[in-house]
Amino acid sequence: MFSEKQLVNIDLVMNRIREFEQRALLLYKEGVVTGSVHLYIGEEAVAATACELLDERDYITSTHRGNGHCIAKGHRTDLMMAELYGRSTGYCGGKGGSMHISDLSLGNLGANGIVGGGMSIAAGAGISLGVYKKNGGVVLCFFGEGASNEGVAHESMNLASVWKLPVVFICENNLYQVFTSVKESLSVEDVAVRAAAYNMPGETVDGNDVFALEESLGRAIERARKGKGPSLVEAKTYRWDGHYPGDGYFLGGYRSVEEVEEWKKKCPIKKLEDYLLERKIVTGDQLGSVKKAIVKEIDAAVAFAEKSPWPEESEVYKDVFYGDTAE
Ligand SMILES: Cc1ncc(C[n+]2csc(CCOP(=O)(O)OP(=O)(O)O)c2C)c(N)n1
Ligand SMILES: [Mg+2]
Repeated sequence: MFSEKQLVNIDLVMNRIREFEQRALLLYKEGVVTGSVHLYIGEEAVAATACELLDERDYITSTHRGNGHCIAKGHRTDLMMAELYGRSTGYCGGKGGSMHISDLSLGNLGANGIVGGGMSIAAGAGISLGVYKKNGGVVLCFFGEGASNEGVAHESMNLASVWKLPVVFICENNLYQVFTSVKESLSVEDVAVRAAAYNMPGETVDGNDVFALEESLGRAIERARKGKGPSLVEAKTYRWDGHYPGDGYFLGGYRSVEEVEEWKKKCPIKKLEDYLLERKIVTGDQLGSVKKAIVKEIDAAVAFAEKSPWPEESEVYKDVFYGDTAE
């Protein structure tokens, strides 16, 4: 069970993700941030809870919607903001943008613009930890329900099962893949039932509920640490904003305003904060101070990004190709 301190930390991480992304959205609309930013607002509980269960032995693989995973795994918001600004001080020297943020020293094997791309990387990292290092470390593999329809999902989960790799596959089922509903694209109601095909445990949980996530992910992580193999946890959740900031939330008619508003009532941050307040774990003033401090942190991140230099022209091929140049 999470301690009170951990619950307070999860609340802080969720607020940090929310504020970072709200600011990123604003900056995108102002034309300051120009690369695509896929927002995680509404889904924060999944990353914040999952990463609270990890330690320094562990890895994550992320997705195109990766800001939340990166923040939850301890990335600095100033270096992330600089990356969104395309500045040389960013995590990828300004050349990757939101979809490529990674820091191996923090155990983040990368956000990934290829849907499902993180899944085979997770299996590979699982081989490193489970077959070679055998240190009890685990890999948390975040992916969407859309990715679960890709061939790589099958290959990765099958191999992880056969070799009993310490991987926890976390499907963030937000009901849409770009503008396509799960009703039109998914052969099953719950992605978790697919776990049976890979002879691993599969569970569907409320992805906006920190406690449900803790229970299910905690079990899966424990199993992986003991060398018993992978699990599949499906977190049902919802993205409040567009697939990308430009799509608005319901342009194209792929979902209704009412549906978005219904999900906003299930806000994961409010849900946890109601719990913390009811049990007098925190006061309203304390929550207010946390939010204020985060606004200040993100103000400073934006200021840092704005005053950071652009990458040098001479660096254009650096870290892009194997070796030093494109030749
Ligand atoms: C291999 C591949 N196919 C298609 C795309 C285009 N694309 C980007 S995001 C996305 C939808 C992914 O849906 P899901 O896995 O449910 O993640 P979500 O965006 O809902 O978080 C698609 C089709 C891509 N980036 N990579
Ligand atoms: Mg989806």
